[in-house]
Amino acid sequence: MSGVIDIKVPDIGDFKEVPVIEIFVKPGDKVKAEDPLVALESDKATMEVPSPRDGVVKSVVVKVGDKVSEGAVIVQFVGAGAEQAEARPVVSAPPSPVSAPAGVAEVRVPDIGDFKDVPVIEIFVKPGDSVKAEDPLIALESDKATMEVPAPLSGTVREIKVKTGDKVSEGAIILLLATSDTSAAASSVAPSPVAPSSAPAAAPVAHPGGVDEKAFALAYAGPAVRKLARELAADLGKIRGSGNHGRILREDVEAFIKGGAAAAKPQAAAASGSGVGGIDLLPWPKIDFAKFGPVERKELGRIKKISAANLHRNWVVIPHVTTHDEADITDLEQFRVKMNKELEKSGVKLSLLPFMVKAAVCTLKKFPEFNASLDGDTLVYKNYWHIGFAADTPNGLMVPVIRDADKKSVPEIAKEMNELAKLAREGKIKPDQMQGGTFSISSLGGIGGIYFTPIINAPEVAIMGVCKGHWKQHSADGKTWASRLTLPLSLSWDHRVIDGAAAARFNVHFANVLADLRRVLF
Ligand code: CAO
Repeated sequence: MSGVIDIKVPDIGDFKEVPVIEIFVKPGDKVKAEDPLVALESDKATMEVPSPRDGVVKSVVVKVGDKVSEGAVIVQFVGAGAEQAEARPVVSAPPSPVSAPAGVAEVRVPDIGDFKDVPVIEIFVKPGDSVKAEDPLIALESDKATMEVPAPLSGTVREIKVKTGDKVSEGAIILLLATSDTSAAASSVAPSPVAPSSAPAAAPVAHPGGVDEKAFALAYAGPAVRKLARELAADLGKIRGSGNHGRILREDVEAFIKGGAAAAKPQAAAASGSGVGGIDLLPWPKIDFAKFGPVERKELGRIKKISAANLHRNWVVIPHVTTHDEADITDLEQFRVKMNKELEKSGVKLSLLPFMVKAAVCTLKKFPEFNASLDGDTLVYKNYWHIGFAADTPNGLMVPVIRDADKKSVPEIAKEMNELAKLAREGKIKPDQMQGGTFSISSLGGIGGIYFTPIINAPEVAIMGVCKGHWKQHSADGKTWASRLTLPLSLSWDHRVIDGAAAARFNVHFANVLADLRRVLF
């Protein structure tokens, strides 16, 4: 093995010849799995290609402007995986008629119950492919179920030992995997043939009963659904499929998780059947709407699909709580109108939003855990204040980021916001203009509404939702009343990081700053 690993453009759907618009790495960079390598932009969407593994960049094969399709090599890694893997001892422990070279694991058919001589119906990898633990390797199909064999550990496919149509049983060698992942290898491969049950669970949602791996392997579901189930720690064996012949669909997994089953189902209920606390979840309704009237079908755009996946993950994984409050913006509104008159000739127009960005920075400085991110069990406090704002665009929701908002004036923020919102609406915004945010504001104030529950933009830990300011009678003592322009605030926060009292204080401070901007000086 040369010690050089080709990192290729993954499956990007039907897109072909997509221009590279940005390159995030250079030779010598140390990259972690999931770090972005390059950004591609088709006429419909901007896509980032994340690294499938840890490694050190040897060379960047593409340049900005190159057009690439699935399978094109974009970056070459050196060392990390390949060479170390070569140097390691054999990680395949089970006694085997096939001897594996050093650093190479034999991946075998796991325990698949009573099934024997099951045909291989699909092979998802080829020699040279880099795979991560849990990536599907092959699919087997018996007369009763489709089973997928996932990689038990990360590595590079050396050699495939089966072909489509071959009939295999437990213990049969599927492929050879060059790996450096000894910890995963130790738990994954020894002492019995590789079983999906031993793959490390990288699940963000805990499943108290643990996943029944045999049932998981036997569940009737495709690779993407299995991957989703792994990510969400959903026990496929307990999900009732609503597809043809009981095939488990993505929405079945989502409904299972949404119902809280993964987190809340007691053992007894888990044993007695699918559902939440013993109550069976209904499969997602499959309705032929055309039976009831004319319909039109339109596939979601690429950006909507991407944001849907992000929103869904964030909603499922983050324990959200939303705290509502209101700010008296009577004086701020007068000031805003006055400043707009003064700025008339400059062409800059101030809405409330840039003031809210300033109020957010001031409040985040006072409550730093709101300007942080979770990294495992560690909270990463950021000493920069990059504020994202939700922008409604014809393609869907986008969140451009105002960098270093603490260092910018209100008119500067207003100007930048207009420029970013325009780029977003025209589909010209670049990925880096939507990255690095530390806190977001979602304003529906130009439209209406009173309160809503914004979804946190991970890895941020809080988001401020704002609705339309309205006049309301206020009284400080219950005796004298005054009409005040009142701004509804809805702060969603990650309860793993933030407590309710801190959230209430955050809102009070934010509202106080908006009520009297002089507080920014304190
Ligand atoms: N209360 C009362 N009036 C408000 C207001 C509020 N909270 N916020 C804005 N307004 C007013 C503005 O002052 C402006 O009035 P004038 O035209 O009379 O000056 C008008 O409403 C329109 O404002 P705007 O929406 O153009 O500007 P903005 O700076 O408030 O917002 C942007 C910019 C890009 C955030 C906005 O256009 C947008 O896209 N909002 C939608 C965000 C969204 O979709 N959030 C939901 C995400 S969750 O799905």
